[in-house]
Amino acid sequence: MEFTWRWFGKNDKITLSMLRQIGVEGIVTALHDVPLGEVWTRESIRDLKEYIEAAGLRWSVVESLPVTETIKYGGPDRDEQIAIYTQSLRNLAAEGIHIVCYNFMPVLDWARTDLLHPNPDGTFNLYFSYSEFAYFDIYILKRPGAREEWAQFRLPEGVGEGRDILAEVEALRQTMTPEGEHRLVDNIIVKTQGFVSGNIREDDEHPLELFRQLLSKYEGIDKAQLRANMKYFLEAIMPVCEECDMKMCVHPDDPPIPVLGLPRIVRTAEDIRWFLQAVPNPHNGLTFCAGSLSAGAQNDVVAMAREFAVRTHFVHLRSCHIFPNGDFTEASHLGGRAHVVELCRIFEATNPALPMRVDHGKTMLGDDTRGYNAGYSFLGRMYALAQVQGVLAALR
Ligand code: DNO
Repeated sequence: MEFTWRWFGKNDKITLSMLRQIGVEGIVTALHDVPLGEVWTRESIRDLKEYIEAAGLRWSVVESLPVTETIKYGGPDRDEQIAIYTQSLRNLAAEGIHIVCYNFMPVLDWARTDLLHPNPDGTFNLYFSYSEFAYFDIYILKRPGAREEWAQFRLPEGVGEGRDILAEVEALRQTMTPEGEHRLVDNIIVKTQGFVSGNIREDDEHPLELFRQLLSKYEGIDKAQLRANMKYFLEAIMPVCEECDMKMCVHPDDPPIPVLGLPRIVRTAEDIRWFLQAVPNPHNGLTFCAGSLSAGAQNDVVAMAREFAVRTHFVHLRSCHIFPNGDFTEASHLGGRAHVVELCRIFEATNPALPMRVDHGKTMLGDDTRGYNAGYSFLGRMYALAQVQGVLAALR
C-alpha cells in the first residue's frame, strides 16, 4: 500500500516537509476553501498539486469532494449540483488525480461525543457515548420524536444488553451544566464538521438552528429513498468516471448507526454489497474505513475486507474498541476489533499500490496544545503510521 496522510492544505499546522520526514509518500487533501456546491477549477487544483509536488510528494486522493445535501435528499436542484460535481471530477482527472473519496451521510459527517477522552496511560482518544448522544438529541437539539425513538433503540446483538439509555439520559440531566451542554454541541456538530467541509463551520453563530433546518430537509426520506438517491447520483456520474478513469470511493457511515432520525446506508456488509451491486461499475468503489466499520458491533471487519478488497480504492486504517455497554473508543492501531495486521495482509496482497492513510490518532505528548483538528493529531498519527509501516515491512 502507498503511505498517504490527510493534510488540510496550505494552512495546516502540519507542513509537507514534516510529512516527508516521516515517510509519507502521497497526500490526501481537498480544496477546503471552495464553498460547498461550487466547481473545483483546473487552476486551483493545479495550484495545490504543484505546491504538493514542490515538496517532493504527490496528491494521491481527494478527500472529500463533498456531495451536497440536495443530491442526498433529492432536491429540485440536484441535477444542477450533479453537473457541477461531474465538472469537478473532469477537472481533477485532467490534472492527473483519479481517486475521490466522498460520503453519503445526511447532514452530519462523522460524530463523537468526546474529542479528548483521557486514557489511563496519559494519552487521549475520541469517544462515543450513546447516552450523551441521546441527551444531545432529546434535550439540546429537542428533535420531535427523539425520546420515543431512543425508547425503541436497540444496540446490535451482543452489546448493551439490558441498557436503559433513557434512564441514563435522565441521570445525566441531574448533573449537566450549561458548559457541559455547550461542549456536547461543539463536539457533536461543530468541531468535527467544519474542517472536513461539513455543513457547520466553527464561526457559524447559530449551529443548532442551521442543523435543524438541514434535518427538516430529510422529512419523509427513509432508507429506501436515500438508497434510490445514491443510486441516482452514481448512475449519473459513472459515464464521466469511465471516460476519465475516476475511481469513486464512498466512506462508510461513522458511527455505523442511524442517527438523529436520519437513515444511514453505508453501515454493514449488506449495505456495501447493495451499492456495489446496484451500480456494478468498477469505478464505483469503497473507502475501506476500518475504524468506522469496527465501531459497529455487527461488522466482522476482516471478513468485510476479504469480500470488498477488489472494489476498495482507498483504505483508512484505525481500530475501535467497543465496551460491553456498546459505547466505543478508538483503540491503538494495533489493538481493538479491526485487526489492522490482517487488513494490511489482505489489502497489500490485493493491490500493493492501494493508497492507505492512518486515520485519527491518539492525542499524545503535547498534541493537545497545538490546535490540531479533532482526531488529526501529529504525534499520535505519526506513531500509528510508524506502526503500520513496521507491519508492512514485516509482511513484505
Ligand atoms: C473523519 C473522516 C470523514 C471523511 C468523510 C469522507 O475523520 O473520516 O470526515 O473524510 O466522511 O467524505
